[in-house]
Amino acid sequence: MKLVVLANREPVRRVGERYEVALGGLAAALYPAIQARGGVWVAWGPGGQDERIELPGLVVRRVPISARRVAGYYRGFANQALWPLFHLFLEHFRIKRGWWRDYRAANAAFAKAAFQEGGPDALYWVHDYHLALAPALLREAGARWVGIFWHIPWPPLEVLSVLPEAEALVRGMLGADLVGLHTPDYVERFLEAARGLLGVRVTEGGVWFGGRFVRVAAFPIGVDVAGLRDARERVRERAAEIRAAFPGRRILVGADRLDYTKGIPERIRGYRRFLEKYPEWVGKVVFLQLTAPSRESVPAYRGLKSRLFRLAEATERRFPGAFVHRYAALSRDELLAHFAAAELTLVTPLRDGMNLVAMEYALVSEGLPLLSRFAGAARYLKGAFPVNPYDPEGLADALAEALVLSQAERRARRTELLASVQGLDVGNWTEGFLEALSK
Ligand code: GDG
Repeated sequence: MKLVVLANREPVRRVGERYEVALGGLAAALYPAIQARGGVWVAWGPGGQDERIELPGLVVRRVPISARRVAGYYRGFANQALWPLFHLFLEHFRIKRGWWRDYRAANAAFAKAAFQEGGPDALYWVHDYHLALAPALLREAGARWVGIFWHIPWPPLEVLSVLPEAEALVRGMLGADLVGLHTPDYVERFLEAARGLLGVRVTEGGVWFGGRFVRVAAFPIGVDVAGLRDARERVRERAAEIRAAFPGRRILVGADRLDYTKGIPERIRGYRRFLEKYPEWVGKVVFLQLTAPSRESVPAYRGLKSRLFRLAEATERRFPGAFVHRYAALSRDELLAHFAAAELTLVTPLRDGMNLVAMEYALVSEGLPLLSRFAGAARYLKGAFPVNPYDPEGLADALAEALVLSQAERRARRTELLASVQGLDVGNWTEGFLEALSK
């Protein structure tokens, strides 16, 4: 069956006159499945440019959305209403007249383009919070197989109800045959929302809606296990260079997109508390925080960026040589080399649908992650040190504990960690979702 993926971002980049597949993030996960089935990726594209790009094994269909509409659909409704609300950041939640209209229109444009590509019998796989309404729109157009995967957390009904369009949003998603989320907790809350907002009958594993059974289940995403294992060798030399740049210091690393959900300032505060409380470590450790620029056109991110820079500079001054902040989009291998160079990683989101960094780190390095209890991944990754990022004291103590681990305990934790990460291979995730959808 032909596969049609709907996702906000396109999986290609332009190189001179040509396009190539850009195998980052979701694209890497889905490319093999698309190639195997022959398929189309429908994404938002800059208007006035090529609307259909044919690459080996993949067609990219671009949905032109005007700059004005992008402001409402993407920067507005998706990133200033849904993103903060679903991550429980009510203080960043905004609603503006017109955003919902733009969101609906963008979803309609996606669904229309996708149906033109796939017709009634394709397998439609919709991704994420940008496109919650697309499943119902595809169904109305005549699509028979529709799935949606929700990459971010699902909040409790009380929080979801803050969104004036909550009911319409859930109704849109229930146009699918299969709704996937990362954890059983999110699944339960989604079912609670369907029952609470639409009064539908919820049974084991799904809901009855409009005479159809919609299956709702947890599909925890993972990483490219074999690819990351191979990367170890490739980045070995660069990792040694990074280590050599900090002689006599044990290296800790943190890496995220700039986002208030990722708990970067909280992590730095925990690290500062660690150096104050355990001064014997001053001069013996360095913490490298790698932050990739993201969503800089959204006001909350600009505010976060300046707060983060101030805190980072103050930390570099207060503890010379113990902290480095790099604000840049690193190449994949440069990022992985930093992982390989470090003996611990601090993954401290205040809320995160899943979080892939701890898994990537586990496969590329020999070390262990400190992992926030509020990341979906915490439910799956054994062997990590669970931490509460809101509590600098607890973070400081966990770091102190992790740095003096015995060889035996380190080995035992690594074994558990690797077993859990290997169980979360992204290839299995993709095939598992598609198999459930085509049943
Ligand atoms: C959403 C959900 C869920 C980071 N800095 C650089 C860079 N990265 C890479 C990491 C990782 C990816 O970006 C980030 O993935 P996450 O999972 O941590 O977070 P989100 O982007 O928020 O993704 C999340 C995910 O969807 C999948 O469902 O896990 O919860 O929020 O791969 O390594 N990559 C490069 N340079 C950097 O500087 N190349």
